[in-house]
Amino acid sequence: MNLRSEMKKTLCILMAGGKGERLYPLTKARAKPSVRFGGIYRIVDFTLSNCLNSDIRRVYVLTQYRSVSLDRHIRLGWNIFNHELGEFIECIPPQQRNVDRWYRGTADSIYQNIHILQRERPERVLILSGDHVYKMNYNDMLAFHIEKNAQLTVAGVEVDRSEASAFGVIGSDDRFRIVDWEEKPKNPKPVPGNPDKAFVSMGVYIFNTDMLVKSVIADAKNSASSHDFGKDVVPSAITKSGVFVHSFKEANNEEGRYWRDIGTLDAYWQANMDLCKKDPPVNLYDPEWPIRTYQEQVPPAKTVSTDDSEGVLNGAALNSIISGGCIVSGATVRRSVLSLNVSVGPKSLVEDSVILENVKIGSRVKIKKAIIDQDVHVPDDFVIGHDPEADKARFTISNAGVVIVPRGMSL
Ligand code: ADQ
Repeated sequence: MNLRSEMKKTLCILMAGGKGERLYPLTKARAKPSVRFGGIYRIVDFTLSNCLNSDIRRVYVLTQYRSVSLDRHIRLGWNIFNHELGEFIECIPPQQRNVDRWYRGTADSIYQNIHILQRERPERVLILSGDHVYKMNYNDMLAFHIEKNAQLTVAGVEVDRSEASAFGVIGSDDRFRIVDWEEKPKNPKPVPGNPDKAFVSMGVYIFNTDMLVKSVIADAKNSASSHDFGKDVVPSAITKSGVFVHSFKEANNEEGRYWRDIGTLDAYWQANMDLCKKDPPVNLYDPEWPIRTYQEQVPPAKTVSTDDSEGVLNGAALNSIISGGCIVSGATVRRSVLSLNVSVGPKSLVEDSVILENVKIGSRVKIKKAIIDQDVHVPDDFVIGHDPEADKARFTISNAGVVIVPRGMSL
């Protein structure tokens, strides 16, 4: 099998049109895929880098809500292919060509763009989401799809059962046929032999084009449907033959199994914290699988020490990601991610936090377990994350107790 030529016959559609409500207030002014992650990246960069590293050269990104920053990011950072050769990464806003409404769900977003499939006539369509952090070579999944002679292949991964209610939970037979599917069940079924784990859909699908077209047309006609892949299209597809699951676990190392849906504030915070670990589960420094982004020109990061008569370590960042343009001056930063152009002033202490771009932190500030969105000035002596009652009165607090300071808030 010549995978390269098979991949050329595959069109990629990246769905990025969700409201991202569970990530509010980070998604108040921007689409979830364009939320900053890991200092310099945007969440969508991970999926687009997977495409690039998997030799995928035809990608449509379906946008919808608050798409200006996402659109701009893709135009500036991902306009890297040669249109003359039929290669592109291109954003498509809703065009209301065949109907007069916004996308009602993920399946409807494909239905409303069905003319693309009719025009380009790819053999298969790889459908991706713009809000996951993982490294995956889609060629492995494509090889599996072809080998199984599948109509539809869904990528699946094991997660902690306690988290599985947020996903489509898959049951398969010993030939990897999907025989059971429950979308976001209250009580997810465990994987056989391990009561603590469940096997869930990653929201990554390869459809043969005929099957996809028929499925979304039938779904559009069904007035009882919510027009969603996980809730409607896949459960109805598994009643037919040719629907398989490709196990991401089969990728050969730990990193190959790391997959996070950045759906909630806690998941967002935790995945950022994962990057600060000594051996992070996603290696950003791997030349074999570069993660690409667009970033503005900024000066290098700098640390400045100041005299401290008490001998306290200052002007230091430990187990942290510090992006360009940052200045840590006489302060201490621990287990934190600082995005572009963040400054931290003398005797301040920032711990277990995600600080987005253009945040100015004054002197003697204490911040712990917080997400501070962009364009915030934290004044001298301010304290965040140390007094739950005071924080609750002013800020959003996540289920796991992360304090979120929204964009531009005046403190
Ligand atoms: P969810 O995570 O609930 O479940 P959702 O976040 O709604 O899926 O959407 C997935 C992708 O589609 C996102 O990138 C989102 O931006 C986009 N999207 C959502 N609504 C859209 C719309 N109306 N128009 C265009 N794009 C839209 C899904 C599956 C589960 C699976 C998880 C894995 O339903 O079965 O387990 O993804 O994360």
